[in-house]
Amino acid sequence: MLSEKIQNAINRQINAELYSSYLYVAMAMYFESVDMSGAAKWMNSQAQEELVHADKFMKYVNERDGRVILDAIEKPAVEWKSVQNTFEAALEHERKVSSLINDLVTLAREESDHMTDNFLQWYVAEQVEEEASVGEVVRKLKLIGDSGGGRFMIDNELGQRIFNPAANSGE
Ligand code: OFO
Repeated sequence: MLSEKIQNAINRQINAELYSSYLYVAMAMYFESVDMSGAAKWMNSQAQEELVHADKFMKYVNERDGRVILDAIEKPAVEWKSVQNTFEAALEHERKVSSLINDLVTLAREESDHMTDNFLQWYVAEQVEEEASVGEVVRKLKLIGDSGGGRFMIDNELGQRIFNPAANSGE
């Protein structure tokens, strides 16, 4: 059974994961509006991955006889300054999520909840990948700068991303 403190903290994290998904759909729609359909596909895959993260938390709460309580999801931004600025905002967001996961681990340890601590380790590893994959796109976009040809190429590359639910859930 989960303590109320841990249950509330995980419910807040479920909201954060759902917000991440919503934010990335908003980013994908911005990319569609500037004719970057490959980048939009990449962001839509990222949005789906966030739903897997939220779902994994929900399953865990249910397994531990807790109660999932869904809250309102904050409205994401609509516009960004550029493609690079959008990915930079995504990187900043992922860093924030990493610190939320770290805080959850700290809380689980303070509460001596070893099961939750163990469960959270999947997210700790996942955040390393999340930051690395967005960071790689930011670096490439910086290299390309204002080059139209480069932008065309990276859009093509980003469009190759295929979302694989099994590979992203760790199950
Ligand atoms: Fe759920 O990792 Fe991104 O936000």
